[in-house]
Amino acid sequence: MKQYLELCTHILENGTVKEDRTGTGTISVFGYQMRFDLQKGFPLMTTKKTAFRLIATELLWFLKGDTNLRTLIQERNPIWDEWGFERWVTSEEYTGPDMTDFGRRSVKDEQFAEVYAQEMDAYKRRVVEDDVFAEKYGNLGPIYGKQWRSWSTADGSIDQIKLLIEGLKNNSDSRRHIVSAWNPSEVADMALPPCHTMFQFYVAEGKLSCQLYQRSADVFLGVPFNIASYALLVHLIAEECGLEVGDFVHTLGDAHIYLNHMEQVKEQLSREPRALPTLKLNKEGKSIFDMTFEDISIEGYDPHPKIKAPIAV
Ligand code: DHF
Ligand code: TMP
Repeated sequence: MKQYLELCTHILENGTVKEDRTGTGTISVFGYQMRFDLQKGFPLMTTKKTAFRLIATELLWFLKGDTNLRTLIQERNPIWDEWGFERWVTSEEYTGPDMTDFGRRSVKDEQFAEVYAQEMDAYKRRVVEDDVFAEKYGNLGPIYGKQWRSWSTADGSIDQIKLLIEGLKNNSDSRRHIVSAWNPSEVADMALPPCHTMFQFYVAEGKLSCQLYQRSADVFLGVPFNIASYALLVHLIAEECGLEVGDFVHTLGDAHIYLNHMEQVKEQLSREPRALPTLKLNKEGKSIFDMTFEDISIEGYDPHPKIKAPIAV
């Protein structure tokens, strides 16, 4: 994962300090590209322990067309909690303690952090137990799952992933193997407009490659997840189409390090990358839409310890 450490160094050396929507502040560059040869191992960060289970269950959730937090909560995957919670606490129905700016306040104010943790627990419990509440406040809006599997049209919907697989199987040389999550007519209804915005697949010499355009990249927290998630997607689709894996090309728009992640990034840069793990799939004729986390495993993963950092909401 030399490529990733080079990205961090590039931003620290060439970035511009820039304000951002979350009020955290970033150091940022515009436009950057990395390439991972998936034949050389599975690109899961070795310079910090990264939770592959969370990455895989999120991707399977997208692939099922699901946009409701209930499924992720039931799988003990917390990575989208804040964005569902925000919809709830900014709604007219919410009457609990003031949760304005909960992300930043919970880092600075211990007393508030306790109240926030209680409210978050109550919210998650309600999403799991109360169908009507989950429908309204567990739903993150028409994010990835919706756009990938049922992009709305005037007279129905388009399953972009199904079309992608059919195209790869029947017309592999095509230059039109594209999936877009960026739907301008629905962006306003999403809990967070898609960061991994659109991707293209490519087949040559029996190998499947993918390039992603990511409009906005939280280099310390988001990017390690995004790289592994798309690498897994390439493996899943390659298996489905009887192809070998090729390259994952990761193109970034606004690539930023949040100012409250600087120490963590420097710690990571001081560590020596280790051998990459390998991915094992147990697909056995299953469609990629029916796969579960039990069908996916990572072998030979020996990372440096986890590095904690607050996420900007
Ligand atoms: N907002 C921001 N500001 N950055 C993001 O990367 C981001 N990602 C989202 C939604 N909103 C976002 C979805 N993906 C974590 C990683 C990915 C992700 C959301 C959260 C995260 O917190 N990772 C931590 C903890 C994971 C764990 O519990 O092990 C990490 O250290 O990797
Ligand atoms: P933005 O919508 O203002 O760009 O904020 C989104 C933030 O989330 C930004 O820091 C990028 C980050 N992000 C990722 O890096 N990867 C992801 O997969 C997601 C969902 C978000």
